[in-house]
Amino acid sequence: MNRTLLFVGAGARTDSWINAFAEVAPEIDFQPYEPGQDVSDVPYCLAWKAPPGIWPAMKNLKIIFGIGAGVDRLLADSSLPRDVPLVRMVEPELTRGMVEYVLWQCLFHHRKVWELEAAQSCSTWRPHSYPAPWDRTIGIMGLGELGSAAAERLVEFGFTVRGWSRTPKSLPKVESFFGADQLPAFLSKTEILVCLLPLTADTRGILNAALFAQLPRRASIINAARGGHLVEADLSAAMASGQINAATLDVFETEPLPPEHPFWSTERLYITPHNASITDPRSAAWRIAKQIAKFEAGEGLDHVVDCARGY
Ligand code: NDP
Ligand code: OXD
Repeated sequence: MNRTLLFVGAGARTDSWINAFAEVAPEIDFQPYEPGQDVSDVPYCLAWKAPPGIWPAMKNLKIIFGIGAGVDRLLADSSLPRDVPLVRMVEPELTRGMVEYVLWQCLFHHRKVWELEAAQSCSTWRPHSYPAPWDRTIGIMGLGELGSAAAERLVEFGFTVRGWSRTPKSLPKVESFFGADQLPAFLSKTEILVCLLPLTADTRGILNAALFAQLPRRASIINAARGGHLVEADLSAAMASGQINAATLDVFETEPLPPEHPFWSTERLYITPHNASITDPRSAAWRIAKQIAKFEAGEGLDHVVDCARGY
C-alpha cells in the first residue's frame, strides 16, 4: 500500500514534522517535497501553500491535508483539484493555543494594560479602575471550532459573551446572532470584538469602517483570523478618530508585516507575528494517520472543506 504523504510549502518546521511522523505515525511514508521530484503516484499531501504547478503533477492524489485551520491560501490556487477532498486542520493543541491567545488578549484589552504602562513609564502610581468581567461584553465573529472554544472559556471567566456565525448556534451562556441581518445587533453592544472567521468571498474586508461605526465608541478589535478580513486604512482612521481605542492584530494582508508599515508605530495597536496558535506536528500527525486509516477502510473523512463555501 502506497502511504506516501508529500509535505509541501511550509519550510521552517520540516524537521518537527519528520520527527512527529517518525514517532507517532511510522506507517506513513512522510516525504518533504524536493523540487523536480516525481509526484505522479503520491496519494496524500500535507500543504500550507503549494509550489506553482504541483497540483496537476499529482495525478493519483486521494486526500489533501491542510496544515492550518484556514484553507484560504490553498483555495486561492485555481489549480488545486476540487474533486480531491481537502481536509482542514482541527486538532486540540491548535484550539488550546487559540483559546489561550483570545483569553490573553481579551484580558489585556479588558484591563487596558496600556494605561498601566503609561503610568509606569513616568513612575506614577495612578489609580486604575476596570469593570467586572460580567460588565464587559466580548463579541466573537465565527463560532466554529476555535470561536466556540474561546467563547466557552470567556464565559467561564465571567465575561458577557456574544457570538456571530452564518447559521444559528446554541452555546451555553453565549448570546448568539447569525447572518447579515443580525450583525448590527451583535455589534451594537460588543466592546471587545474578536475575529475568528474563515477568509471567504463573504468575509473579506468585513472589518471595515461601516462595521467599526456600529460598535460602541472606544471599542477594541482583536483579529486572529486573516489579514484579508481587515481594511487596514479603515482601522487606522477609526483609531485616529477614537471610534476604535485599541487593537491587537496577529494577521496581516502582507506577512511578514513590512518594517515601513504604519501599524508598527500606531499607539495602542499591538502586533503578534501570526502565531496566535500553531499546529502541533505530533498531535496533527496522529490525526492525519487516523484519517488515512479511516479512508483506506472505506470510511468518511472528518473536517472536509466545502470548497464552494470556502471553509
Ligand atoms: P470553522 O470553520 O470551524 O468556523 C468558522 C466559523 O465562521 C463558523 O462558525 C461559521 O459559521 C462562521 N462563518 C463563516 N462564514 C461566515 C459568514 N459569512 N458570516 C458569519 N459567520 C461565518 O473555523 P475555525 O474556527 O477552525 O478557524 C477559523 C479561522 O481562524 C481559520 O479559518 C483561520 O483563518 C483562523 N486561524 C488563525 C490562526 C492564527 O494563528 N492566527 C490559527 C488557526 C486558525 P457556521 O458555523 O454557521 O458555518
Ligand atoms: C491556521 C493558521 O489557519 O495558523 O491554522 O493561520
